[in-house]
Amino acid sequence: MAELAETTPVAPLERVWGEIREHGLETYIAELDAQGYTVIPPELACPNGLGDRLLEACLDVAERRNNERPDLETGKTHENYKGRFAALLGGDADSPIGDLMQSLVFEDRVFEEALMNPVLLTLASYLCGYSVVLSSMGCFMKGPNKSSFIMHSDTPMPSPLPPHAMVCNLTYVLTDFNKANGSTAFVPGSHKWCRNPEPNEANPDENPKAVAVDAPPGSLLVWHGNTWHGAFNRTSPGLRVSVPVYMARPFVRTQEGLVGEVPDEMLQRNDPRFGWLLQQGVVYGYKSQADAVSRGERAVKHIQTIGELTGEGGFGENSLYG
Ligand SMILES: O=C(O)CCC(=O)C(=O)O
Ligand SMILES: [Fe+2]
Repeated sequence: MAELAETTPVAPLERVWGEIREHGLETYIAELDAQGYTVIPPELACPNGLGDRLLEACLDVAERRNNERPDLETGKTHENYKGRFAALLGGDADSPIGDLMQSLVFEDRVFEEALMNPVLLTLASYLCGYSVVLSSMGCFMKGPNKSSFIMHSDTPMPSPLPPHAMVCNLTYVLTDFNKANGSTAFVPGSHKWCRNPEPNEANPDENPKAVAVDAPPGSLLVWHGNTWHGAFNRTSPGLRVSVPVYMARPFVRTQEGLVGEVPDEMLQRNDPRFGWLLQQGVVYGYKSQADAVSRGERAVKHIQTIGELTGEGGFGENSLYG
């Protein structure tokens, strides 16, 4: 056994515990395990003013996409927003999430920084392993509204759900979160139930177990994919702005399809793990044999890089010949 121990690479769990200690995250990990979610405070989650810079970048993206600068103080630009969701919303319902701006990683370098934040990556690796990839990065911008957001788990599969996280959500809180401001609602401990909520359990205003999260701007709100969550409607003026970084184990189907979409320059200016995180090591999803060969050629160095990081050889079928 001693011989085996000497030749075994550092186990991924041991490595992630080293990172958890390095960043002082132990108590947040305990809370995450017990409740299924935790709030990492701004001083740990967003050093160097990352939260303020993300907020500014989101307001810029909104202005570019909607031809109007969002009104952070009054929220008038987003009041009772229906926008792109109009066709989906019945009766006089408004959007429970406000505006949803998708595919942000190519919009500004600050979004690359947000993904490579070592605290975020430590928490994502703890929940979904070092081979975790980005599923999507977007922005919710919510003004005063009527509709609360029905609770759900983020695990994209029917019940029963596996106990370990298939996906995780690491949301940058960019304005003050509290109930009147339309905060996220959680059912503490629900990640252990390994099932999605039934319709009669899913309304945050009616389920007595649903609690509002309080978090100042610059916090990182982290949850296990199985944790039941939704959001309360916003009764106060102003905007609630957040950037959900939704991450997945590499065999889970992702929201964004990034294979082949990431310019070399963007890969080169980032840490070697960035390419894997942006799905460049994924071969699945090819459209022809030629495409499979080209995806394999692109993927090989990312598969090697992540193999070195995890101390694992490969990822089953998602290999060169996947
Ligand atoms: O609007 C919220 O606070 C919840 C958003 C949500 O369900 C998600 O990011 O998965
Ligand atoms: Fe969700």
